[in-house]
Amino acid sequence: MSSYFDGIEPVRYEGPDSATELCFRHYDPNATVLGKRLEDHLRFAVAWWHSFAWPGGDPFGGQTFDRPWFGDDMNAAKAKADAAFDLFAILGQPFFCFHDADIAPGAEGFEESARNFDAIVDYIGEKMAAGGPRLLWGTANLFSHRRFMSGAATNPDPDVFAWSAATVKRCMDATHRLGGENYVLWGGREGYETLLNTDLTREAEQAGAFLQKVVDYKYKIGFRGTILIEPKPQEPTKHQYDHDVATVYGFLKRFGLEDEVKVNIEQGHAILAGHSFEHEIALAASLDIFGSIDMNRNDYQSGWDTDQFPDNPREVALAYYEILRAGGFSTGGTNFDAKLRRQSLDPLDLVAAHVGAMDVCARGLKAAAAMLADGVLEDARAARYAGWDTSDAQEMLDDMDLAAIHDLVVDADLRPEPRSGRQEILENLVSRYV
Ligand SMILES: [Mn+2]
Repeated sequence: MSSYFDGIEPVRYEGPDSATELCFRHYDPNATVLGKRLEDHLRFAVAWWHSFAWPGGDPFGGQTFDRPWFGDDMNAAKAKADAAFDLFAILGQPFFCFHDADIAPGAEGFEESARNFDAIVDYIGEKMAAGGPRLLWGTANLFSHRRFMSGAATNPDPDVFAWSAATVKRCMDATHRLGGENYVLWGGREGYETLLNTDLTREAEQAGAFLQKVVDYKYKIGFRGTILIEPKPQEPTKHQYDHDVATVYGFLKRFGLEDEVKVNIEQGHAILAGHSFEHEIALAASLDIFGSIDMNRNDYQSGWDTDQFPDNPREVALAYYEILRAGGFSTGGTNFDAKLRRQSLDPLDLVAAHVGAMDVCARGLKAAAAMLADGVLEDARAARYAGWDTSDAQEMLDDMDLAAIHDLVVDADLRPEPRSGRQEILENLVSRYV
């Protein structure tokens, strides 16, 4: 073990009454919930970028963190991988995620960049073979370097489209080689700042063609994982093309890819879009494009993407309720796309952030499972729509035109009686479980 996390022991489950500072009080990976191990329900992943690459900057000031592995050469990249696997050994989580740019130093030439990346992927592969977590998903960073300032697939310059496609090919190869279960595309700068210089139609067609090539390449190399798009409404660009789940579904339908691509939903991005996390999950499940989640909240006041670790069991419970209702994760999981606050300098802060988040998620999932098992919310919902289960109602829906329905209302002298939606009663019910 490297010196960075020295003195921090692997974290164990000790139960809700433990006085130990760093322990799991709710996350017992081996506990059985709805017939499945808790670890297999939650499928936690640590994100390489925020946990190991982020320097602690904000728009008003630069680096606050002083990690021994910071640097832009291959030795630094290997030291970062060593530290990552040391943290994984402490947390015992089953997965991790990365972008190409987080794990290896870039270069101005494509081949040199790719060589660096492939070498570190091999290094990570050796560490994975020696034990530790699996790869939940890989992805390419097509937004940080200045060449991507006007987008990747949607760039007005075809050379940037080509560079992006070549980068995704290398990242999909690496994800496949490491046994990744998904491949994610986040359209970092796939959007625009001003319509004055933007051709919306052309950019959407470029994005559709790009995604089709990604799907084709998945089959070409025999990658069995899921291709995921991560919606976000704005930031970095003013208007993102992958605004929210509904927008992404429209995009997939437009290019005939709705059976090939699913969504990775982030709580913070849902909040930025003016939705709740559970709304986005429920809608994706309803459209049959639910894939995975990034579990990181936003500050409700700041209006930007603060990427904080989850700390609200009720919010988390409502999200997992929709996931369990939809049958749980298949290839997806719970990725902590979350960063520390910039004053949280110590190794202990990084460990504690993950431990607390894992516990909050476990608590939320157990509450969600209990609500689902008891059927209280489902019974109330079924009762609310019970009128639609009659054959008359179904006949109206399926077979009657407006004129026939009109005659029915007149003949029966129909006078609809409003009934309570019982919202507070249902909210009280949720409070009993969380
Ligand atoms: Mn994310």
